This record gives sequence, structure tokens and C-alpha cells, in this order.
Amino acid sequence: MAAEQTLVLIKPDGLAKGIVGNIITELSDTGLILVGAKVVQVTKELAEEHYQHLKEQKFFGELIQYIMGEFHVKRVLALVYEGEDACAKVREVAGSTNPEEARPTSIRGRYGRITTKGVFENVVHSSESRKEAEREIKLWFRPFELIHTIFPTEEKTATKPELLWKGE
Ligand code: 3AN
Repeated sequence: MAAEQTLVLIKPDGLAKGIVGNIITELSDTGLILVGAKVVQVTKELAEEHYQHLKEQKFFGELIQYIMGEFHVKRVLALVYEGEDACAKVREVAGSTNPEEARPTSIRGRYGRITTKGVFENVVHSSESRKEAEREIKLWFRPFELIHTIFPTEEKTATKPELLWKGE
């Protein structure tokens, strides 16, 4: 089977709790390789695009606030892992969506919680399938931010001014 890539987000509660290192250690145990990583301040547009499939859910507004860091710190760590069955392997280590139902030794079981207001603070996001992973990776990363990508790329001339280092 061809290599698979998956998007992992360490959400704002993970950063606020200082458990990024613990989570990366657990992800390393999957044997997958890290091909991209960056800290992101999530805009409303990015958050809504990422969670577009949940737009009709009653918790959508709070979900957007949560991923934007309104309840913790305004940043997430976005990671791309690659390897055989990458999506399934990360989801196994991450545990169930509901942190109370997650296997106790999974990331969400260990570090997640449901707030008294009912918000699932489940510490990490991981792509559900190969197809979703492709959509999400293309949303969060540009090709040059990954050491390599399994998705086709093309050269285009930038049409918008870009911020570069002074003197570049
Ligand atoms: P997963 O992240 O496990 O793939 P999704 O895609 O169904 O699960 O849900 C995305 C996010 O929406 C979850 N990570 C969680 O933060 C939130 N969420 C899902 N279901 C609920 C729920 N019943 N109540 C509150 N938040 C939820």
C-alpha cells in the first residue's frame, strides 16, 4: 500500500497544559515519521473550513472558539505524519472523540476532559481517512512546508504580495 499522510493538531488545551512533549512522545511510538510541523494561530476562516462537516451541529460555535484558542491560548501545533496506515495508527493512539469514553491510556483518555459547559476538550485532532487527510493537509500546509509531499504540486507565479525577510 502506498504511503499515507495524516494531519495531527495539538489543540490549544494541549499547549496551555504544557503536554506537547508527552503527546509527541506517544505519537513517536507509532513508528510514523514526521514530515511537517508548525505553530499556527487559527483564523475563523481556517477553523470553519477545517470543521465544515460539523457546521450543522449545535456545538459548532464552541468548537470554533475552542480550536481558535478562545478558551486557552491562541495557537495550535500542526503536524503531518507519514507511514503505512498513518490515519488509523494515530487515531488509535489518540483515542475516542469523547474523552470520557476514550481508552484511559490514549492521549484523549489521559489528557482530555469535558468542561462543565459540555465542551469536549480532547487535546488532539487526527484525520479520519486518507481522503480527509489530503483535504486537511492541503488546508493547513503549503507544499514547501513539508519535507516532501505525496500530493502532486505545480509551480505558479504568486499573484499577491508576500511578506519576506527584509533584504531577501
Ligand atoms: P474526531 O475529532 O474524533 O474525528 P469529529 O470530527 O466527529 O471527531 O469531531 C470533531 C470535534 O468536534 C471533536 N474533536 C470534538 O472537539 C468536537 N465534538 C465532536 N462531537 C462532540 C459532541 N458530541 N459534543 C461536543 N463536542 C464534540
